[in-house]
Amino acid sequence: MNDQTCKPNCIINCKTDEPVRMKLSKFFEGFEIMNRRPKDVNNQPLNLKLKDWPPGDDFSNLMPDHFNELFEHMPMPIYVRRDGPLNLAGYLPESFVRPDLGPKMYTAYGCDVNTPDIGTTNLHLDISDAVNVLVYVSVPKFKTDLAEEQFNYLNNLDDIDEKTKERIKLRKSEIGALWHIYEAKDADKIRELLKEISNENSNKNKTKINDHTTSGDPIHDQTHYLTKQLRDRLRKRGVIGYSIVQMLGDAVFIPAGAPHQVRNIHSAIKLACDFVSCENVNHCFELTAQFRQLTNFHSNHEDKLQVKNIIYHAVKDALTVCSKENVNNQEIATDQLVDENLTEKRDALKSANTINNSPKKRKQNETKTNLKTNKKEHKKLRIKS
Ligand SMILES: O=C(O)CCC(=O)C(=O)O
Ligand SMILES: [Fe+2]
Repeated sequence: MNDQTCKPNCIINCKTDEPVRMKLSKFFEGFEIMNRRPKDVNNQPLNLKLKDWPPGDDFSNLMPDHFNELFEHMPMPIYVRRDGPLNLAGYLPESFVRPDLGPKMYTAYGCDVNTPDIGTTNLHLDISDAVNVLVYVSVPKFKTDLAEEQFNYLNNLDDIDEKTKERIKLRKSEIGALWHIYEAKDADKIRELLKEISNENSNKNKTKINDHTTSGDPIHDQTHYLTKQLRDRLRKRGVIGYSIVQMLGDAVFIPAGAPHQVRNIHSAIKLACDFVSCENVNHCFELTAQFRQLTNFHSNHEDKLQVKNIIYHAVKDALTVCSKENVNNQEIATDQLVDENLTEKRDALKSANTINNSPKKRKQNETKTNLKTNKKEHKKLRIKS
């Protein structure tokens, strides 16, 4: 990657959500070494992220070897691969403008333990399912032991389970990010609380002023990071999320429509791929309708996924397979019927031979058996037509 590959607005200050103009090489110096980070007005190192990379171009064209290697090691390939049989997005014919399913790279500095109310990516939801893999972690060089400080910060959170705490204790330098994921069905209750909060204190930190790129929906606008205090308030209302600590090599699955937020612990690079599962396609469908209501300038307004086309072509493909299968099954059934008929005929002939072996009776018996079996055959074959 060189400095030209970065668009002007691709480096973002996580605290203010504002773009920061700087060279990509400078961003990466600060990624590894704390005192190379640019400072804010209070002389504190900025918390930065690289947004939406690669911009525009397809990852598979830009880095084909990395792309192939990633997919070779991806869990649940039947869901997440572009050609996975359970990834409905793969059924869209090539004549369509295919949605960009990634991979997308999320590269960001770790958050300061002294600013627990700030995340790397605020609470939001995505229209499709996604898998996010942590491929690189770096504990930046600093005067204090950042690995120990970050471990203590996580160890003191009571919404992280004991098993996770045991796990992270053993690999402190490989901790990438803290995720909070909520179920799609709880999105409205979360919205309710966030609107209450905005009314209560007009949210000093990160609420964007209402302009044409915002919708007034606190989840779609990505204006909030749920602090420990807010997560507790949600829990009291019966909304319980999943706290996940993502370590080097871990893959996190995020269902379509599930509100989620991310706080990087150390500097980290994640790769995320989108997919459309049968299990969650209903959420993709409902969200497309919701997103259509957002203003024309909102980043989520456009129907990039084309979920209706995806459903149409996936169902069409399934019906073609089913009807072929049906024909095959009926052919098999007919073959079995022929076998059955032969046995039946043979048994009938045998008994005719033994009970009444005269040529006339034998002929009569054979004719009867033929009529019987032909009737049966006719019945089964009619289903086929
Ligand atoms: O890692 C991040 O900062 C955000 C990741 C995310 O939201 C996603 O993969 O859907
Ligand atoms: Fe996301």
